[in-house]
Amino acid sequence: MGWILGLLLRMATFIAAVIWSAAIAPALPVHEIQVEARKFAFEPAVIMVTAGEPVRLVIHARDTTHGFSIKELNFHLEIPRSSEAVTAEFTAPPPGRYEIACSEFCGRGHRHMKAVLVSVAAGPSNH
Ligand SMILES: [Cu+2]
Repeated sequence: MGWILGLLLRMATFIAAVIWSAAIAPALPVHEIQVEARKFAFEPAVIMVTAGEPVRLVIHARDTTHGFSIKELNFHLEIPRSSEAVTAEFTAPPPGRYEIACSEFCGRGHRHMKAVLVSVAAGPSNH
């Protein structure tokens, strides 16, 4: 009977290790960024992220419906005018600059409603 107990114990240890590593694996905390969309700008105009980190954007349209679009990443959101913010999560892209544009016509300055997502490489100090 002892071997059954030993086997069970080993299985339990293995399962515990799997659960432990699954819980610890997403070690990078979610980088939450509040963004305000208004005629005709995004605030902040430069959104800084670290490549590979999980990012949560919480976007609020203050005056009318706007869009939040990063063409290069095929990322498009409609931000309806409302007191409710729109939340979206994604993994920060490889290092680089990605143009953000409003994708919902919002008035005369719509074409100029732009911002930029800047992704930087994770430094050794970030660990
Ligand atoms: Cu617009």
